[in-house]
Amino acid sequence: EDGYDLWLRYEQAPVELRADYNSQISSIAVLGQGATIAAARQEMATGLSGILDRTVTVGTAMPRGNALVAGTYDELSGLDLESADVGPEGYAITQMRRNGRVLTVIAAESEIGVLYGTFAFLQHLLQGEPIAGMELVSRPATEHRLLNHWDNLDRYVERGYAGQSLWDWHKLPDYLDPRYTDYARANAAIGVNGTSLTNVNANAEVLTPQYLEKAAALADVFRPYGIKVYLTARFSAPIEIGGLETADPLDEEVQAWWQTKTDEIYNYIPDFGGFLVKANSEGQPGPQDYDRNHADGANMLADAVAPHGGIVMWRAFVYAADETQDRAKQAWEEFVPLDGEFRDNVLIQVKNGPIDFQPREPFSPLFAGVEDTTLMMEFQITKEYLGFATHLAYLGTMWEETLDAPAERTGEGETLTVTDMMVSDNDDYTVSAMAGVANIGTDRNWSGSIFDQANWYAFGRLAWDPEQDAETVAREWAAMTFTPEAEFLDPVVEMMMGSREAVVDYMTPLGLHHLMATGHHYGPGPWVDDLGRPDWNPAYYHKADEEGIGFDRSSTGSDAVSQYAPFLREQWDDPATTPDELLLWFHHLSWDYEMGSGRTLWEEIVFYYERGVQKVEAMRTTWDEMAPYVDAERHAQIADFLAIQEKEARWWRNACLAYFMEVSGRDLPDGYDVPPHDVDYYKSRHFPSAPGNG
Ligand code: BDP
Repeated sequence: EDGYDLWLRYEQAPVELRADYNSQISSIAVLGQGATIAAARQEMATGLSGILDRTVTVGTAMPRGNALVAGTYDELSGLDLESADVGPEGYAITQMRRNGRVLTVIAAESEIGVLYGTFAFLQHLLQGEPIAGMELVSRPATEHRLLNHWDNLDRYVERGYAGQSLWDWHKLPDYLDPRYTDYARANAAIGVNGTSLTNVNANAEVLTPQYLEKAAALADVFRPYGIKVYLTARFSAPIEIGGLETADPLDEEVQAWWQTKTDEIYNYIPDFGGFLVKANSEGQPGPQDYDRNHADGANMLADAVAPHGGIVMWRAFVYAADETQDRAKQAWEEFVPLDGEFRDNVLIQVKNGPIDFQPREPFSPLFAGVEDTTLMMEFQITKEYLGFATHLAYLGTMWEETLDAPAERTGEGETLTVTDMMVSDNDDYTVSAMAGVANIGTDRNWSGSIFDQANWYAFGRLAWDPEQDAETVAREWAAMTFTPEAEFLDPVVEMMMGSREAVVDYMTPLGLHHLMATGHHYGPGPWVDDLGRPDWNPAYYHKADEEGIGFDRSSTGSDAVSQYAPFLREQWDDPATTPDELLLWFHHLSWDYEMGSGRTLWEEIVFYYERGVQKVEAMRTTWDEMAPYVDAERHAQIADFLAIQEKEARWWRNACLAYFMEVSGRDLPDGYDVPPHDVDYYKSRHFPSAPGNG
């Protein structure tokens, strides 16, 4: 049990359930011919053989007796099914009686719908549910559901905590590691339908024929599973691999170069999804190098992919090296004036918060800032700022918080959420796209830890249905990954649901942010104030001094609050009405500021850091009690990681409190343990082995 099987762990069901399953589906078929149908048939055979603990054969013709049959509505036309509204990728699972027999039917408009329905059926069983009475209709709300790999061509994964890149460029295209197929299965099982293979800090080399041939080989493996391949486009590629002197998007030669290059890509990969671009951000080249704007750059690429049906995902993660600016405001300032200037096939990819994947941020104001531009969400599945792979933090709750956040009010007084702001112009979908920065690598368990698999899983689920609740998702995942027994699920799901808040408490409570150490972002570094750019320094973000702490983004401060809708602006402009979780994001307050709890701000900060550590202690106790339900190998690894998390939660608490004690000149309130070392000790610690150090 090394975690390799993810949510495709087709363990045998308990004996009573198996009896029920066997009687309901004594014969099984998946109808149809295509490669995707073949994948569905194969998955059904593998899955049911495991769950039923016998060799299950899956036929290709309408089965007899009590049976399970899957296929497109066309293939199933003999059954006179009422067709449900499943759209181009959805499915319907129903039970019916026909001539005295029970038929369980998985029906879809498309082959990929049949595959998704097959996974849904198997998952239903893995969650210990009966087949009798099964009724399930599901279709994705979101059109493009993508993983973004930050994988370099040398297989280094930027912000990767799970080994090397899965893509073995050297052995591609001739050797197709079976893992590529398992990757596609795992993703199809959660509805992911796109993958951007390469780092946003892009290397133009991937657009050369040698690499395109390799990317095409991956695309061939993924295609039956409904997954399209995308690549990151380095803006200066026309210079670097095209021999041109400029990459100016308004230069005709540059435009022609991208068109030819794009046509070439489509020759290799006929269903290529399109480009993901990081431009004029953190040193990456972009249109502003030529005095052009983001729309000029994005539109040039959009025109190149448009004839092939491709899209361009243009990232809004931009901020200038100007210390007079509040970094939180900059994406809005750059993109809102360009509203309406982007081509229809451009999606602006916005990180969930205005800064950078912090344990907690308010949602990015861009989501409510534009009207005529398609926006898509970028979440970070890999836990760059939440303790890497050894801290257990279930991110479903964080993403749910963003997706459900009220963002806008209509003239009629209706409140629209962030999800509502990502509307699709394709009638088959309500949301256009969601991307998650992958946490996947060559580690046997794929994600660096077992519980980080839950974040990959939750991303897929929430991309499929942004209104899905995080708790249901956690429950499904835990049931399929470990066991559906309630004695296990109840405490473990509760632990998962509180886990991200524990991280917030011991790292950056009350709206604090970006206190992580420099470069690798491993551990605390609130004292750092000497980096090349002001907005890379934690001290820039917390602004703590003798008097108080917090970033004043109110109307008398940086006024970032004005980028939000009036009802939010009003609420967040006043510390008294700002929720505690965002207090120091929007306000700089005296250490003596009186909190709703009756404590002073200083006492409250100490209380939260302490509470974070206590939460991790409680998580360890919960996990210890789960030993009877989990195989020894996975139980032990998770227990060890939780021990690391507790140690590091304490380190965060002690280092931050030691630093804030020094800055504020205050002692800890009675009853709290004084940090065992002074700030200099914490400052002096270095971590050359931390991933991301290079
Ligand atoms: C930051 C990461 C950096 C990424 C950047 C991005 O530290 O490695 O390149 O985001 O999203 O969070 O482009």
